Amino acid sequence: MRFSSHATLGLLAATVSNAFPRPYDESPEMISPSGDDAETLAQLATYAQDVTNSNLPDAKRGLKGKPGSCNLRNLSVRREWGTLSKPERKAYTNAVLCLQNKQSRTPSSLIPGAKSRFDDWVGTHINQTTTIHYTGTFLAWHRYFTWEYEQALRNECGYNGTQPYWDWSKTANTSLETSPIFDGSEYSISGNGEFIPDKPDIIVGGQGLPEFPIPAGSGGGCVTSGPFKNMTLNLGPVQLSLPGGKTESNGDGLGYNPRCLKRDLTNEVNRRFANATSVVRNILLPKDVYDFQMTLQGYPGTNDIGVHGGGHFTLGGDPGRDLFVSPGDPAFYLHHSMIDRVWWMWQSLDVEKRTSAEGISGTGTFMNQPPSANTTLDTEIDLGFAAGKPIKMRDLMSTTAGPFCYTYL
Ligand SMILES: [Cu+2]
Repeated sequence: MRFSSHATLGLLAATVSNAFPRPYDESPEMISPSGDDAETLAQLATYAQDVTNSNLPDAKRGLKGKPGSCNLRNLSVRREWGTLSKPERKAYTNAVLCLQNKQSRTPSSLIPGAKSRFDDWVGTHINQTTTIHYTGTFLAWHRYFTWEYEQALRNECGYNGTQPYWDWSKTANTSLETSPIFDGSEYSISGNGEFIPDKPDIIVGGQGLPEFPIPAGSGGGCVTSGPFKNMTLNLGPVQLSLPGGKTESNGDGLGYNPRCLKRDLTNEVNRRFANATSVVRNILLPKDVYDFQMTLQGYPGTNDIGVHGGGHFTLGGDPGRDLFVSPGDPAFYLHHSMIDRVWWMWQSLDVEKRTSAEGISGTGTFMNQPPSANTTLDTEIDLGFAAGKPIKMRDLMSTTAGPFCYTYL
């Protein structure tokens, strides 16, 4: 799907806003960080852990569970970056560097620019972008994507840990540059990009969404510190938002286009869209998955990009502001692990319903443009040459009941 001009975008945006109404009427400007919400968020996490544990077979009296099934002894635990020890953080970034140094499995006839195993994930995401965002598969697709990436780090690069997550509500309080994730030390996921002064606003939206400005950040150039300071980004851009409302693309983004990783860490975006209050509201207010995932991605026409867009635009830079190429920043997987954690917390409030067919809403195309069939439990997800077999939605709905066996601390 290609949108050639702003006029087309505007038209589509108007259609889309009418077709996807927001069920309640409050603007994101009313959301402000508060200490109580941080406390509520911690309680929601504890609740989700309790629910997850109590649903494991060995926690239920009289049930042993099938051999090899998920139980309290083999349950893996994903943790917040700042709670990992320094050696654990280093082991994680070393494994990512290892993936970046391994040969790609994608045939060059399919994605000529994919050079490394790391690129296999980026290329798969580029290829499927318009069928995995604002679709019925959005949450499950990214759950599988992040899980297979974690498996590759473990199975192909000797990593013994789990996929860490970035709790945006913490960095909204502390600032990004001083956080263990982005402080630029060798134990971070690398820091900010080089400072570029006087940057005009970023215009978010596009791809059928209404457009509005958000501020640029405190970096903007190449990442110069931490484990990924010498990283080469091979694929993209496809639809990269630049300060001043311009966008940049290199055709379909699948060609070889080596360049530095850029970041433009933006505390203002973090604080506005992904603070403790926004996370808590995203978990407590939506009563169905339609509202949950639309709140997460931002209802079109509300000037709210949700915690999902909030995280992406907090990173900024290239590929941080490119919907298609965003997995090219290693921080993507910490962000999407947190998205998955928010989904897991929301699901824990009504497990039966929210891991069943009732927990799916949407079709197979971006905002149902062009119209396509509803996503069901039988819809298949295929990560191409990144990893894994095609898998059905029904196996992706729970972090413990299907092939997965993990929880979040
Ligand atoms: Cu995505």
